[in-house]
Amino acid sequence: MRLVILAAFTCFLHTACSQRQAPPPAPLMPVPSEAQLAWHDMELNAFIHFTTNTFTGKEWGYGDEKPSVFNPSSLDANQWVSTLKDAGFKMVILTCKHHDGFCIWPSKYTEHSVKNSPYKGDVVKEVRDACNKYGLKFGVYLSPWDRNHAEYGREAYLDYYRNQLRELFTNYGPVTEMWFDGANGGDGYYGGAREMRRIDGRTYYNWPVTMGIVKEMAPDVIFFSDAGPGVRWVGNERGIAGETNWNTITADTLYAGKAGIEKLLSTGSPDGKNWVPAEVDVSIRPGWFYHENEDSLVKSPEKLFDIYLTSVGRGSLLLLNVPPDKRGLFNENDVRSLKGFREILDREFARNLATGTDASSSSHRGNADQFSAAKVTDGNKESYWATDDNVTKGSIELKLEKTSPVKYVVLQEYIRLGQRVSEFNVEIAENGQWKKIAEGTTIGHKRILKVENASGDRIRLNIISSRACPTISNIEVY
Ligand code: FUL
Repeated sequence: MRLVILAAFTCFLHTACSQRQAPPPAPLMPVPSEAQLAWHDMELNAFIHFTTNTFTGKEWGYGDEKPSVFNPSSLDANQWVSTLKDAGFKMVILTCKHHDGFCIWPSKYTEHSVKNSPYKGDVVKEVRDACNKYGLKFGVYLSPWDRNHAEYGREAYLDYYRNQLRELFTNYGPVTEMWFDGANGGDGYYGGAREMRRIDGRTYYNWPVTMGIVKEMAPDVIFFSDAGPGVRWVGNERGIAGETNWNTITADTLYAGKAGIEKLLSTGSPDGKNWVPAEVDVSIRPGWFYHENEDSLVKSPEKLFDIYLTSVGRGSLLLLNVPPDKRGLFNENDVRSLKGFREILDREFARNLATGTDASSSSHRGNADQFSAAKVTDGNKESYWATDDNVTKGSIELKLEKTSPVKYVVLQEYIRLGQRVSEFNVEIAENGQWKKIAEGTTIGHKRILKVENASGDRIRLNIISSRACPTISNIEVY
């Protein structure tokens, strides 16, 4: 009888505990917008640089190139986008106009466009249609600096630039990301003046007005510039985000010309007032545009994977540039590298050893199931482990099915509530012996830790410090 009562009481206690509710942690401001959260989740986006430079061999056209030089023999935007889709990319950002001012759509505001080239087509439309066909998002790069336009540097050019933004957003939307390049002013053709024109990039474009025009047409568009406001430049073009990488930064401390800004851009700052995550832009080739003499210099699949680890694996998004060649096709060498890159990703992250494992923690919020350690292995990115408000340290332990070699540990914070963790380490136990295999500072959207000589049957994440109670949504082990 006693046993029955005890069993009934235990059962009651268990039910009472498992149904216990606790309020979620308050957000740690600033937090990402819905559009920024969707941007984080894309992880892999592609840049496509294509203009007269592809045919002249330049990186920065002077603006005096004749439209007749733009002459792809067999342009196929479906080949570009399907190759990217197969490799796992989620968005294409196209250079609709680079610094040379040549428009690869038939803009009604200039004669310096594809409409006066032998090609005659509308490359922006072709890419837009291909993105629709293959289910990729579409982004626009429209260089603010225009070395062709006679009025560049004066008020009239702003009307021209804004009209082109209207043209692109009206005819080729929806546009998910708008890329405002920071390279600005200098010498150029400028309608034949052939002179130096310097502008102040912070004031000349009157960004509040220019961005306001775009916002009216596309309220959710993500603006890229060195300083955001949607996403920031990572401070280099080598594919490397800071090992410490805060999505937060104070936007008014940033602008392109400021000396020493690169370091800050790559790390962000923990007490930054705005959510402006770093975007890692890098080219698959040495240049941004296709040049035949770089055919042998296409980054290898292994190099692309390293870049993936130092960008996506450090909580950023990788924007990889793949420039079409003179035919208007992704070159065979680039396609081969992209395929190889996909194969490495599929091989290295083939089986998540953490799925469905037993997870326990040092404590969890309000003892409520809703915030238990099991939430980090349930495959649901909206559920997370959290601690009580006054607890900023803690551990989660996963019991693997059997002793296994481990090459990667993937961690994700529930960033919807802000970025919190500032120091952590990871341990593995083999035959009951614990050993530290990784340590770091920030986690953010995703942290991929490549570990050496690790094998064991239990893995432990120790949060050593956090700006508020930690919220961890996912742990994967490969
Ligand atoms: C830079 C430009 O000057 C390069 O040509 C390229 O477009 C790169 C993505 O941004 O600022």
